[in-house]
Amino acid sequence: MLVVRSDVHRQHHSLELAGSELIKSWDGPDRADLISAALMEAEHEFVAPDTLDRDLLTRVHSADYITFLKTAWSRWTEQPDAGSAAIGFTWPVRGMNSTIPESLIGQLGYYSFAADCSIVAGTWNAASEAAAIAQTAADAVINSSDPNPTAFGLCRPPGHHAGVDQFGGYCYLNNAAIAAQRLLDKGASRVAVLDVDYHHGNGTQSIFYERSDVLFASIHADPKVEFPYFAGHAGETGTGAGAGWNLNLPLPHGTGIESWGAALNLALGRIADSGAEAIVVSLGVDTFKGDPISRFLLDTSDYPVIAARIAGLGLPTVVVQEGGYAVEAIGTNVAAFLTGFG
Ligand code: OKP
Ligand code: ZN
Repeated sequence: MLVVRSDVHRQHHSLELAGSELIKSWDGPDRADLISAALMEAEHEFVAPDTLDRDLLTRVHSADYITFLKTAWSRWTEQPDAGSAAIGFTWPVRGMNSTIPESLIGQLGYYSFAADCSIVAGTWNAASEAAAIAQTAADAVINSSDPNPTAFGLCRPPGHHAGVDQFGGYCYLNNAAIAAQRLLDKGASRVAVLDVDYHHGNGTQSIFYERSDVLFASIHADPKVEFPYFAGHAGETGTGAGAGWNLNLPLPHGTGIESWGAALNLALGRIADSGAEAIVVSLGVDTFKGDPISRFLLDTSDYPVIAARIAGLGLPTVVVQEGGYAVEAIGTNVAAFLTGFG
């Protein structure tokens, strides 16, 4: 499979609030480097990303949010006690006024939804490179002469929690949404995004929630007991023109391949019926039984089987990397998934 990758992600390693401490994020540079190493061993074909198309980016994210992300770090360093990460602590929640504040600290709250995510010196470079990787993977599929084209965007940081103007859950720019929008802009009349990360892709859901040109289908840990807590319930099915175009399949902690696979069947059935002309897969391998921050029980040998069932749709497919924190197995698991595409 064609793999789009870059080293720029190494510039980003943010801090996250864990218990009562700020720790180095579970989304560390080793994740993407170990995936690259495993894919190189498997002799995939590698390309570097093209320049990110600013118009494409603003079709997914708001211009004010993009400016905020680009400039947040340098604004943060102007304060005396800046330290190594810019992190918010006040959010516009129920009953408050959500006018955009002027101060950077206020804006950090306005433009985020979780304290597991902060901005460091290299965040913009890495996030915009990951978006360029997703764009390039979509272009490779669009321009391919193969009847069943596939491409893998090795994105880091991940993207599926990022909304139109919100970062959180280790995500800043929504790589999957950028790939989907690119496929639409280059001619697909409808695209499906299948999110198989352990966590609900609340950002992708929110970006397309009122649209019928993107079907969003997600299999994830039940938000009653898991991050992102405030989205991902089965009753969230879309609104307005998007009514019926959002499918959430929440599953309990401890879910293994049997019930996970049954949920996949439901999602694939809905996608097959949707008239989607291409698919974007948000691939998280944090469904792995050895994942340190997740509680599903999939095994390495399940990933090729899952991928082969997705490939069975016979649609042009862009796979983008989302989560997966069992670093000792992350390369093996992603490589195993990609073998399912043959
Ligand atoms: C990103 B992706 C707080 C833990 C919060 C958030 C998980 C984000 C996962 N210390 N964990 O969906 O894999
Ligand atoms: Zn995840």
